[in-house]
Amino acid sequence: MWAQAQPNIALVKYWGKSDIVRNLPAVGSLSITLESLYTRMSVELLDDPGADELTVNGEANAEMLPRVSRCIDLIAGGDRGAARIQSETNFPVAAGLASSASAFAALVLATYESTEKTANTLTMARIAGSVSGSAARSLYGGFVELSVDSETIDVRPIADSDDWPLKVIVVVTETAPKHLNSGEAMIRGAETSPFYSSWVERQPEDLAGARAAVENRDFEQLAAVSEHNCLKMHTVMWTSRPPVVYWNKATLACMDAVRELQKKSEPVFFTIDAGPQLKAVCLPSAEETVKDTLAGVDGILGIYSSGLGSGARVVEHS
Ligand code: 2P0
Repeated sequence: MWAQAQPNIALVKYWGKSDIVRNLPAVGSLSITLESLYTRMSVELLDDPGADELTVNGEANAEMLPRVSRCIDLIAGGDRGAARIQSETNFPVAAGLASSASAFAALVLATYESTEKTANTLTMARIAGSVSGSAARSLYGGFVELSVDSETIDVRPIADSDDWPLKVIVVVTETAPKHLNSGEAMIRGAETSPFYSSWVERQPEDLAGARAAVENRDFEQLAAVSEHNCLKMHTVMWTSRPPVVYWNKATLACMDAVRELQKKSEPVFFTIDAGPQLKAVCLPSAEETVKDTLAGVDGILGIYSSGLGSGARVVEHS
């Protein structure tokens, strides 16, 4: 049995934790779930206790194993048998393409399936989110909003992928794993960036703007809020001590290319996560132009195009 989940791209971003132990986000977020990139997970629980084993795309992976084991414990209990976990992705892991989001969303569903326990999607989202904040959103498809209070998160789809079939062009500018993981970078930002408190305070405004833009299918408004929110998050990163800079030359060249397209009235905007890859979000009418333009930017290593897709689900493994 395999569970599949797709990465999601936050348009209003999660950056900062209000509770590090429970991994509670300091801010709400709003994302779109992709269709074409995926992580598939299979979990087999043996009868006998012993060390868990994880393979990612066929190779043993010790680095992710502690978080994977902890996630399985949350569902199957700590006194379970050893787990054999297989993970497969069709895109590079740990390079700012939200691989932990799709991985932990798929892992939670795969673990429930293997234990034959049942839970509703929100319960699964909360478990996934306690291991990787962004993973909570990949349990759902389409446009997803995550809100947070002092105790827990709430996650809900606000529109289906078919309601507003945006396209996302993911431009890979580096394939090596990032130099600092998001969790550590967030904690550093909260402790040292002079702009962190205003980032947190202004987030409800951006969430309201993006939510309204989705409800009204207002692309210009979604573009304005998303780019602003992305640049604010990176401002917190850049003004952390020591600074956290994930962009490279090609990231900036891609931003320039998007700006040039916007000058020609192409319906497109960019967003960038904790990594150097740029994601261009556009209306379907602009997909080919955006893709062709970004494919011609110096220094890019790969390009993926995706529509919006569904949440985590059980799949046949081919
Ligand atoms: C997001 N990111 O909203 C933001 C934007 C990256 C930049 O959520 O520490 O791996 O495991 O809860 O989920 C990536 O962080 O962080 C992330 P943890 P996660 O998509």
